[in-house]
Amino acid sequence: MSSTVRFLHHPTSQPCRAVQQLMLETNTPFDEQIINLMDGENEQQSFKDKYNPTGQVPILCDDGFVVWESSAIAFYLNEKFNFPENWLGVSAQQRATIQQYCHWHTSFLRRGAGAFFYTHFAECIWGKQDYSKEIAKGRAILDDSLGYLENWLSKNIYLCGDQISFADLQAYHELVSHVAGAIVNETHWVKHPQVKNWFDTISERPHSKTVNGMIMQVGAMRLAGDLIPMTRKTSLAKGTEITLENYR
Ligand SMILES: N[C@@H](CCC(=O)N[C@@H](CS)C(=O)NCC(=O)O)C(=O)O
Repeated sequence: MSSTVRFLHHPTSQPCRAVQQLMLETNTPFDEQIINLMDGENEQQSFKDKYNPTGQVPILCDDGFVVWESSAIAFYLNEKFNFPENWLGVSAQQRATIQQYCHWHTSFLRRGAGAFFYTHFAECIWGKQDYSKEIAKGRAILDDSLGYLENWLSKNIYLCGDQISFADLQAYHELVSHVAGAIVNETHWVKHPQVKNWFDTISERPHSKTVNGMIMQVGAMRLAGDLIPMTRKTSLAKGTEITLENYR
């Protein structure tokens, strides 16, 4: 196995940014390949056959081995590069607690991404339509998820204890998109002060600024009313739709 891994990603993607920041924080040697999600490069059958049948990023390649799903990638990298213990835990209990968060994340906070996607990206793909049901669904899941985060962060400084872990990066990058697109605003922060403190603390890490650059720019463009050029015709946030019309 080579010592440098290859990372297929797109900087607007929340799970991609979580893995990218993990690699930067741990000085993992990696080459990157940006996948053009905006034009649907990931939807080509050859891409799916080669890398991931779902077509989604992030994806990690290590010689002939390919793994996808952000938390599976994180756990693989930890095994390979033996990260400092805070990132993915060392004891059975630490690992279980971080995995517990990662599983929760996929079915709760991650689903709230629909609020961002349908507010800002849907119009760039399918034009102006009524996306209010999808946005409301995403916002409801997001609000509910923020309540869980607030509760956990009132017990510990970070989501899985007193040190930052990959769980924090996953949650953080979901919220970064919501902040970039003004989905999360002052009202949310007032209601969830522990989440706000934690968010600000992670934002101060030097790698956060690097990894967030493009999504902050994209958010600012959308808030100014500019469209992001896209030729793809399918959803970028599968699993957040109300009907299956635009799914495939
Ligand atoms: N559960 C997956 C989610 C990955 C995901 O949602 N990727 C999106 C970008 S944020 C994607 O590739 N969308 C393109 C598509 O589905 O065609 C993970 O954590 O890796």
